[in-house]
Amino acid sequence: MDSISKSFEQKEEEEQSLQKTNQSFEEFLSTLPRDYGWTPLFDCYLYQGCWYYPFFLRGVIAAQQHFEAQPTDIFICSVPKSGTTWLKAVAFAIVTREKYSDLSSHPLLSTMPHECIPFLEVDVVGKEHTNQTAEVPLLATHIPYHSLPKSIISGGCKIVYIYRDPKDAFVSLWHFTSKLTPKDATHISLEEALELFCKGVSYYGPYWDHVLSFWKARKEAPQRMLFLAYEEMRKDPLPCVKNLADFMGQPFSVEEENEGVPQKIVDLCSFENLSDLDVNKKGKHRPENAAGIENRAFFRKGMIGDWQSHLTPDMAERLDQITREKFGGTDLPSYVSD
Ligand code: PAP
Repeated sequence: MDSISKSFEQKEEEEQSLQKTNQSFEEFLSTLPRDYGWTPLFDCYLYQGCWYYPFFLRGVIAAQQHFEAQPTDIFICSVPKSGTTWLKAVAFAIVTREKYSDLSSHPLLSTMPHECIPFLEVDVVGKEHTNQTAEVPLLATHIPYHSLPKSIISGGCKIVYIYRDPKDAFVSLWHFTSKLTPKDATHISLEEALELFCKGVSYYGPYWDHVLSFWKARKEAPQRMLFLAYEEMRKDPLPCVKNLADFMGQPFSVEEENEGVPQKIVDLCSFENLSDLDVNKKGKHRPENAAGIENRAFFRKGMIGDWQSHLTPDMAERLDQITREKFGGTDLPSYVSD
């Protein structure tokens, strides 16, 4: 058999295996613990200690079965609502800065950041099962560390992880799911959502376990993993952007520093700039499928501490208490209210 027909047969086999996964998926779902997904549209299912919507879980399993990481792949990892959209924009702007040195026609001015970097469990599996755009060696995922496809770990891929005060992530998620709730249905109350969040039932939750899964892995391979705190990046983005460029193996040269390139990337990717662009005010992300949503849902307030406008002191203390228990003994910020 020549190599072309062999690779064709291999592809057919992979397709059939994916179809089998699809056929048995509904059956498989019915065996998993299930809970309310904060919107009447989807329930959440517990798989390997993490809660997923079915749409994403199908992709997670396919990624675990088929994804082949390249050693040069760099993964943007996060628990939802921790600053993913922002980090994607910054990472994309850093690695493509030579190609798009003319900022007036930069792709981020007309493309939502989520569409600049493939999302592993949605965009990559089911096609070639590898990252095809070597020019931009970036991929993103919300999968917790312990469930990542094996080739990401064995391939020694670099990982950038962003996390955020769980109180702000919770409030952000509550607003986001309201956008997914059909107009004729009632959105879950903040109190009900808090109950679910505290018992770990949230999109890719439990929030704390997700952060800890990466934090523990970083202790074993610190050179492969960069941790960024949303709050630090919001307060002082320039050092974070430079640190990220160094970590990705693309440090800014002296000439670039002198020309202010790092600051230009900060400005391009700022909440104020991105949220004011037409594409992010009027466009729609994944209009073709169940997870389709308006781009503006990814740009709400971009603030540190917006939880104070939503949570009572008792609600905040409940979240802080879990944070103290879970993050105690780590060097993660405590995020507790004073
Ligand atoms: P995702 O996991 O669904 O992709 P993610 O981007 O992680 O969401 O989180 C969205 C939050 O990041 C929103 O926070 P908020 O609800 O508290 O406002 C969003 O506003 C914020 N965000 C988006 N882009 C930026 C940015 N460029 N700078 C700072 N914050 C941002």
